[in-house]
Amino acid sequence: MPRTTTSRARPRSKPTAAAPSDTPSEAQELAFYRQMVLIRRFEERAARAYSEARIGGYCHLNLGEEATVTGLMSALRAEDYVFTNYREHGYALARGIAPERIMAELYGRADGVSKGWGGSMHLFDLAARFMGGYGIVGGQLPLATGAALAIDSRGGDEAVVCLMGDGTTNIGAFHESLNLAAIWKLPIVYVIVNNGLGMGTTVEEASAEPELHRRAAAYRMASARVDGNDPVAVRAAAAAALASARAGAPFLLEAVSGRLKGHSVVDPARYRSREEVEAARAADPIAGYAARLLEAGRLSEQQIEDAERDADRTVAAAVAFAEASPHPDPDTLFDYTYATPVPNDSRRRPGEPLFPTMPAVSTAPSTNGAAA
Ligand SMILES: Cc1ncc(C[n+]2csc(CCOP(=O)(O)OP(=O)(O)O)c2C)c(N)n1
Ligand SMILES: [Mg+2]
Repeated sequence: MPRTTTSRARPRSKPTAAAPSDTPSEAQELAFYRQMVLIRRFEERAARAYSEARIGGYCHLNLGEEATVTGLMSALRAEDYVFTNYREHGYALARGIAPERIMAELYGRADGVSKGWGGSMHLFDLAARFMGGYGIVGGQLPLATGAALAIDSRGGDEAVVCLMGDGTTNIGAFHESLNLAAIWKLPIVYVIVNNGLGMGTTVEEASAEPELHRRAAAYRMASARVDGNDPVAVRAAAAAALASARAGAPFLLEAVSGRLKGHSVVDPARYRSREEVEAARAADPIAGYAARLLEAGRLSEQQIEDAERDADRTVAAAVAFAEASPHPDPDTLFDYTYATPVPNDSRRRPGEPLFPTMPAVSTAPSTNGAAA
């Protein structure tokens, strides 16, 4: 379906992914480091709370992806929109949502960012333009593409960042979304966080083109691949991608990072060899970044200690807040499921019958003599 309405410039030439020249200040570098440490400590504490059965449902962590998360989120403007998958605690933190409200959501409590009804996979905060948190692989892509279409239709200057894992690039919605974004020149950056694994399947096993950013070529979309363990490089690549998207050329960015633990907290990841796990540990983005800054004299041992202590305090306060928050009122269970009433939505509570009891069917023989 052709679209003609847009106020956006439509460059015909392919924009480059060249890094903008904004070298971060020492203060920004420190802020990146502190952000990464906060995500690490938050996720480690979430894993502990999960194993203590304080957190229910599924729980996926950003352990190993801290540099990607930090670099990406730092390139966004406050008015931009973020859509992501279920591995999203770090993004919510880096977007500035209070750690207390995120932890309370993981605990399923009323003060959680989704009022306790979403849990780990469904963080949502309209004020932060953090549009979720989706458990269906690829579910966020059509929604994010639709948001970009809405922005474009009203001539807005915001952009959408739509995150996904490497495994998501084999879902139909990936191809449909990129195709539409390209022909409609939507203000959107699709970001593949390539941690090498979709659950237990490697990228090489699942993808005929394992250099995932190259898939953009099928849609004549600009793309780039960046070292996801370097927050400064990720920020620069994301800034360039966002500038491209705002100018009417959507972008596919691939950040190559790693996963330090299992797919979710309960996954012992037995499908990974010892060497693989050791390689992931050796590439730990926080240790690597700290070593680089220490060597350059741009970070001190004292600043590292302070960052760890402050992160621990923030996370401890978040846990205390979550523990003290009440469970949601069961009467609000269906308040956030549909925006408008749905005809056959049974609205039953756990333990209640699926549909109202039907009138009893008589088993007595028919009195009119007719054969049944
Ligand atoms: C449509 C759909 N299919 C399958 C699943 C089960 N599933 C959950 S996560 C996942 C792997 C996704 O991997 P990737 O996109 O790389 O994200 P990562 O977990 O590595 O962040 C699968 C297959 C699902 N949630 N939704
Ligand atoms: Mg993955």
